[in-house]
Amino acid sequence: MTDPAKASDSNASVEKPSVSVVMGSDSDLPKMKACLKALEEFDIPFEVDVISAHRTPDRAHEFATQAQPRGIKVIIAAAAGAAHLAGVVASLTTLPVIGVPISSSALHGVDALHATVQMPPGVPVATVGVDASKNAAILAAQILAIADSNLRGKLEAYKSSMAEAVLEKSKKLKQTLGSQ
Ligand code: AIR
Repeated sequence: MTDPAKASDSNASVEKPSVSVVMGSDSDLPKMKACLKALEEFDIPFEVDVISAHRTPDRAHEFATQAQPRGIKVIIAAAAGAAHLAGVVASLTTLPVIGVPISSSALHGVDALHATVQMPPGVPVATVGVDASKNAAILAAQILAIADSNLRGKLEAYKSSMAEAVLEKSKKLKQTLGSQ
């Protein structure tokens, strides 16, 4: 499962994966690199694959029904255009499915956003913003952290570092404006 151009330039995990990242085509990989990088930074074991709800529907079905028995805990599914991958997967599993709408030239991701987020009642897909694949990784981490205090600690440290960066920006902004 894991090639897509060697994940985020390094490795998808050798450990048993808890997150599965699937995308409709390898052409989605550039937009998904931020997701893979963030999963690596949080030391979350993951796998990566290309599965198309339209071009390989049987494979999508097999993947979705086998993910939970294989030990996967969270699925991240990305696609552009008529982005039905996340929804189809969500229809076949009780695992949480995070959808990443990918932008393309024709409609700039609005098509994928609507296709991913507008699920019928009973079949939710937790949809992040267009191309916001890093947020998909962070949300997956937050779901896993419910039962993993070590990961929760890493998320707390991440949030603290973001807050510090904003305070730093605030300080710099005041210095710049004060010196004008
Ligand atoms: N796609 C593939 N199967 C179903 C969908 N929606 C999407 C991929 C990719 C786009 O179609 O997610 O973003 C174009 O794929 P390709 O392979 O032609 O580059």
